[in-house]
Amino acid sequence: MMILHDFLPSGNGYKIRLLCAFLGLKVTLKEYDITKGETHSDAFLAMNPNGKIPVLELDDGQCLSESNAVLLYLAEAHQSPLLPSDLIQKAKVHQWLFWEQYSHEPNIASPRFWLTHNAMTDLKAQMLPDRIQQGNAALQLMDDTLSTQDFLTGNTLTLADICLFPYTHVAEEGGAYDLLNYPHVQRWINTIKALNWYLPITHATL
Ligand SMILES: N[C@@H](CCC(=O)N[C@@H](CS)C(=O)NCC(=O)O)C(=O)O
Repeated sequence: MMILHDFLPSGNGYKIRLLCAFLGLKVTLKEYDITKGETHSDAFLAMNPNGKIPVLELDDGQCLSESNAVLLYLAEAHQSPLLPSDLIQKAKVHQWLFWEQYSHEPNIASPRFWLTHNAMTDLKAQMLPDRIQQGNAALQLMDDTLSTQDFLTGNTLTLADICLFPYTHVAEEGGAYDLLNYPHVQRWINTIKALNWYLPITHATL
């Protein structure tokens, strides 16, 4: 069975847990406490020299890191409709995945971690107002998109929604964001939570 090296509160790890739930894939979860530097051991660095979860260890021992690369691998390996075969539709999914890593995750996930894990430093406190401004711009862009369609790339769920849901639905943790300002995002969150395969972020059993 594949092994997911992970940390339960991580949205990056949760992207993969959520996709596995959608695909009906069983994986063994191996947890690390990133607040104690547990991803910097020699054994972990041999799997991912970048020292970060999530890492998906395949049945043959090969290891994949970078959450969105893992999403793409699993969706392609299982020929999932979450990744359309039409090249333009596929590129639209890729657009959201690249946008998430540059414009969303650093502005929404990092402040959440700093504020909820007692990880604030003087430098991070200086960066926080700018991050929050950019994070609100990202949430507004999603809200505008979702004001005219059910999901991020159109009216069907794709890998873009699996990628963006995790850090968006917990954006308020730490107090930097207020999702009441984004009603279409809230509706989208509730739609995904109501899907029959939905798995909460804290759920350890896959
Ligand atoms: N771009 C990477 C980011 C991974 C990442 O930031 N992982 C964090 C947890 S969400 C981590 O393992 N941090 C531990 C550390 O840097 O020591 C991805 O999408 O997988």
